[in-house]
Amino acid sequence: MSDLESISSAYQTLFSMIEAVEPRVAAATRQELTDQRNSLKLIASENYASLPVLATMGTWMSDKYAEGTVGHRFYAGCQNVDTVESVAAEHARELFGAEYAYVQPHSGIDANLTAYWAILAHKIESPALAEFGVKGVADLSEADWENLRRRFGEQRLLGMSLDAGGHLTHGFRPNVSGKMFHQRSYGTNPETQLLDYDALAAQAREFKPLVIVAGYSAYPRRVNFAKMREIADEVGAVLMVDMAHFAGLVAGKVFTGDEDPVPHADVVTTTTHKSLRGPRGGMILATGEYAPSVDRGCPLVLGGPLANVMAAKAVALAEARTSAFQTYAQNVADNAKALAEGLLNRDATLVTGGTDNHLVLLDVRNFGLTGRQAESALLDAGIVTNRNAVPNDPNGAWYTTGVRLGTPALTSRGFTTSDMDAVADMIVSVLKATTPATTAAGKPGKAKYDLTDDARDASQAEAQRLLDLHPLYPGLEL
Ligand code: DSN
Repeated sequence: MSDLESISSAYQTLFSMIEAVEPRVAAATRQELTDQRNSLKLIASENYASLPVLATMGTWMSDKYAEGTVGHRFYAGCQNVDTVESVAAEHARELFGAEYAYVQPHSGIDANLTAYWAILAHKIESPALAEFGVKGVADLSEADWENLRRRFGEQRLLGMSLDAGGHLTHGFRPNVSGKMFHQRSYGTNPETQLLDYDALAAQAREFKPLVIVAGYSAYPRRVNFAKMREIADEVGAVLMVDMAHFAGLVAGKVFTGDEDPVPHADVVTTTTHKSLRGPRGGMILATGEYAPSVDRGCPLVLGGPLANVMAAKAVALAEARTSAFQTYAQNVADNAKALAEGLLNRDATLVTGGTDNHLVLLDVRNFGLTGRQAESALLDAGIVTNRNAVPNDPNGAWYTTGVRLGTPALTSRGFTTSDMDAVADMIVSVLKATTPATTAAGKPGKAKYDLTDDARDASQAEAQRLLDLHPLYPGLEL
């Protein structure tokens, strides 16, 4: 039996076990593979983890409680969890050149929340404990505890605005980060739509934040973290970088020098499942100074670590240390550039005029559409994207004026720059063939749309052609 036949046979056996217990879950999981195989996935935050990474998640490591840290657990019998957590952290430190790595966070939000509280613990709590002459918070008098709680609530955070490409966890009111800090946002230059470091420095001088957060979810450019460090140093702020979107480009050495956040930031957070192509989860890198505070992530913020996911992080990080991953990361960036050029050559408008990372932000207003209409029409045509606000978006964060397009997932399938030009052609053809449908009141609506059958059918056929050229998990039959 070939390797591929035996993998298929192992999965078939696993699926018959699941089927015997809950056939609806087995059917939905099988269908998800079919759907993923058949969709042209341009969601910038998604990817396809390798079969070894996926397999590592589905084991009995999931059954073990291991609150605490390696060698200091609140439960007995954690020696194997200690091994996988240590291996994952070792790979992370060596891959990113970090002094310290914490692989327990369950998601990007958990990683950011843990990082914020670790920064507060280091910068606010520890000095307060020394001032009050006690060793830990349990020893504080009620009056000193109230005083410390008030100090936590007085702290300031400066993060990138949502419509410039920042993330909800960078201090926005619907998220806990916007409730725990006094927050202000920095945006981008109104003309160039690029980060304006001088304006950011002026804002930081005036606002004097405890934390400056760099990093983004929808900004199509690289960031100069050396400049961010200078700004943070000038105002005495902690520099935190959320590299969730571009961790794969850092790991793959596409972002080096001033574009690599790790040598410049105090604390770096990330997810592990986007361009890094690991299991769904989070991770924190930090300097030695912040390590003891981050290491208290549990019980500071987190519950029991997911040992099966930490094990899969270790496998994914080992993959990311290979030269094949460096080639992959470079291809992600090359594909994004090819997609941007393909769109620009067909007269599309891109936020910042292009890209030099893994994503492109297409402004759809010159097609006469909202982001919501464009997203839905593209989905009908076999292209999966997500709508996204653009700077100063006239349609707000729900309907939006943009569509975010990312290349990590298609690059994992082996898409090339010429394939990306074909994808650009499909996107523009579909959007040109889409018109806003009018509301009951006869006005142009923001959600409904009409897409011609011909354009939809042509795009679906072209999508299938490209997907067939680059199969997902080739050889795996369920
Ligand atoms: N949901 C992620 C993204 O799509 O960018 C961020 O949380």
